[in-house]
Order: sequence, then structure tokens, then C-alpha cells
Amino acid sequence: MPTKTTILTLPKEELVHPGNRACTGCGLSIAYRIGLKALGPDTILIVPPSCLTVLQGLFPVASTKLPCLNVTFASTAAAATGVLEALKAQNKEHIKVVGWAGDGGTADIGIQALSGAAERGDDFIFLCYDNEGYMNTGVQRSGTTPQWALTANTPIRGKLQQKKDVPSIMAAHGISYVATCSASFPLDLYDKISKAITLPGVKYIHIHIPCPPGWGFEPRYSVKVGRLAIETGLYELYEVENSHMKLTGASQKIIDKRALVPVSEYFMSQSRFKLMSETQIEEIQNQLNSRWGRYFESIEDIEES
Ligand SMILES: Cc1ncc(C[n+]2csc(CCOP(=O)(O)OP(=O)(O)O)c2C)c(N)n1
Ligand code: SF4
Repeated sequence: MPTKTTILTLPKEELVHPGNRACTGCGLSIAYRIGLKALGPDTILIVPPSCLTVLQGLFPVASTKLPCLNVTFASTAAAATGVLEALKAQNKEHIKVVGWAGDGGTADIGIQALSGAAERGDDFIFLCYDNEGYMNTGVQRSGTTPQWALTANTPIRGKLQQKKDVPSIMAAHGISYVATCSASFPLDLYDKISKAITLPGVKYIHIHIPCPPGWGFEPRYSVKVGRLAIETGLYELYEVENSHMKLTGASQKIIDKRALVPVSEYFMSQSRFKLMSETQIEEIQNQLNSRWGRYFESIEDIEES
């Protein structure tokens, strides 16, 4: 079994300069800093318009020490394929190609290019940082905004539709690796990116990103809010390899303890959910209880057999 990274074994080299243009308490800042440590210096990043382009800084300054290609909104994965081909032509295939896009640039406008690359089996990592909205342009709803969240264009009742399950869509492509992570569990993110580097084809990693201004909480609570999302069972940390799904880290701990934190704690921590009724919260709690109840039962079946 590979050893898990700890705070003491994390590489010391920083590939993100101290100070950047992200908001205070931004979960993306944490994920980006730790993610680049896992990717290492031989990496080319492909980034569409998003908070990450803002975080990078305006020419002539840059917050990252890696080469980064800013591309159009829909074309991250197609550009990654192009960069791969260019590297092949130059015999520089040791350089890792990484698409790093927001949920809008992945779940909505970027999905056809990503699906095409996954089907072709192009060899790159695609990271979606999911702050659950088009945050850079003022908090509009995206396909991955959760149901009932208030956004700039769902201001009356919140979003009526459910969150799009992009990791499952990617897993359905039969690619070598799909994983979910959270900025609030950065060492888990580090280990999953490190694993993805060793595997062929498109590897897809979905990172849940607390966003203080977009979700409506004080910046100092970013890590806490992100942890609650996992500890309530609303979001799961898992890996899919060879079509086999396995819960990991803090989600596996829920199985060990057989206990979920009440989901109301998560909803009450953010003003975007302030119009949710008790019935709506109860409905989601019931859905979580039955989903996790099935996990608990299947583990008990395995333990008994
Ligand atoms: C084709 C196109 N449509 C719209 C925009 C404007 N735009 C720039 S960034 C952005 C939001 C990106 O949202 P997301 O991908 O979720 O990343 P986030 O801003 O949340 O980090 C939009 C709509 C654009 N640049 N190109
Ligand atoms: S809007 Fe949200 S995701 Fe974007 S930089 Fe600010 S905190 Fe980060």
C-alpha cells in the first residue's frame, strides 16, 4: 500500500509565489498550492477564463512559477491535446500536461472537449475546481451549483435543479482514474494527484472548493465549511479505478464511525442557503441517510462474509 503524505513529507518547494489575487480564504488558493507541489516543476498548465486566471495575476506579474497557457472557455481539454502533440514532436514527453478549470469551464462549457479527449485516451490530467458557480463573473449558477443555492441568477427561490454529477459522467467514459477531493483535505488531494500522474490516458480529479464571497461565509471558516460538506456525507471523497469505486479519507471515516454530521450544520453555515425551508433540509437529510445506509449495509455484508 502506498504511504500517505503527511505535512512533514510534503515537498518544501513552493510553485506558487506568496501573495496572489484570489480572495481572502479562497479554497482554490489552498488546492492550487498543494496541487502544484504534487505535479512538480515539469508541468504545463492549461487554464480557461475563471478565478484561476485572476489568481495567476496580470501580465507582467504571475503568481505561479510554471508555464501556463490561458485558453478560451470551451477549449481547455482540446488545448491540452494540442500541447501534448507539440511536446511529442519535440521529444519532451516527460512534461506533464494539466488542464485546471472551474466548474463552469468543466461541467458546462468545457464538457464536450473533455469528453472527446477522454474517449480518445489523450494522456493528461484534468482538474476541475468546483466552487459551485461562475464566481469570477459575479456568482451565477452553474451545472454544479447545488439545489436551493441562491446565486445572482437564481435570486428568488435558489437553484431548482440538482447538482450535475460530473465525476460519474467522467467515470462512465471508462478512463483510468477518477477521484473527488476537497480543498479542506489537502493531503488527500496531494496523494490523488500523485497517483494520477502514474496512470495513462485522461485522469479526472474533481475538487470541492469553499468560496467565501460566493457561498456567503466569513473567510476564516473556509476549511471548516469544506470539511462539513464531507462530514455531513453531502459530498464524498472517493476514487474510481478499473470501474471500482472506493471511498477514501474522511468519507471512509464516516463508514468506520457509522455517523453523519447533520446536514443542517452545513446549510446553516452559508447565506446562499438562507431561504431553505426545514422540509427541504429534512428531505436532503433523508436522502443522505438512505444513501449512506446502503454503504453501511454493504460494508456489514462484506465484514460478515
Ligand atoms: C465563451 C465565454 N463566455 C463567457 C465568458 C465570461 N467568463 C469569464 S470567467 C467566467 C466564469 C467562469 O466560471 P467557472 O468556470 O465556474 O470558474 P470560476 O469563475 O468559478 O473560478 C465567465 C462566464 C468567457 N470568458 N468566454
Ligand atoms: S470568488 Fe471564490 S473561488 Fe473565486 S477567488 Fe474569490 S474565494 Fe476564490
